[in-house]
Amino acid sequence: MSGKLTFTMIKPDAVANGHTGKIIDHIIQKGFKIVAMKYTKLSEEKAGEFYAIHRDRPFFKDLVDFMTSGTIVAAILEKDNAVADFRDVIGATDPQKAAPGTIRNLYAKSIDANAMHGSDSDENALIEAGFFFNAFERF
Ligand code: 3AN
Repeated sequence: MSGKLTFTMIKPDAVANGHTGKIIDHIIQKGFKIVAMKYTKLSEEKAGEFYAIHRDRPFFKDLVDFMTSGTIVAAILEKDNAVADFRDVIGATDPQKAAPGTIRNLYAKSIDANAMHGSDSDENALIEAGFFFNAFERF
């Protein structure tokens, strides 16, 4: 059965470009409840850990540099079928391929600076949420 929680980050490009408010409104309008949210900044170590699965990919260093380049907004979202529904709301990794009306279609400029992160599984949603929030902060 699919879970009710997913984890997201509004990435440095979208925060720096002033899209935070519109993106939060978009998420709420799509039926997600914000369970926890904070402005924060990733350290190089934390970003490397977060994206450890991509450690051997050619874009890893650029990804870590980009994700540590500015403020992000980290959040836990709640909705039935949260992980899959939220990935539909974000759109494809490459904004050129993201469907019209998706967050990446509206606010992202490139595959590396692509505005938003969304967990890819229920298991990862809980692991990723744990990077930023403890149980007390969540509820
Ligand atoms: P998604 O964020 O859509 O789940 P992942 O998990 O495959 O995509 O990739 C994580 C992040 O790594 C992406 N959001 C993007 O910033 C970066 N990334 C993925 N693929 C590429 C690529 N081919 N070139 C540059 N950056 C990439």
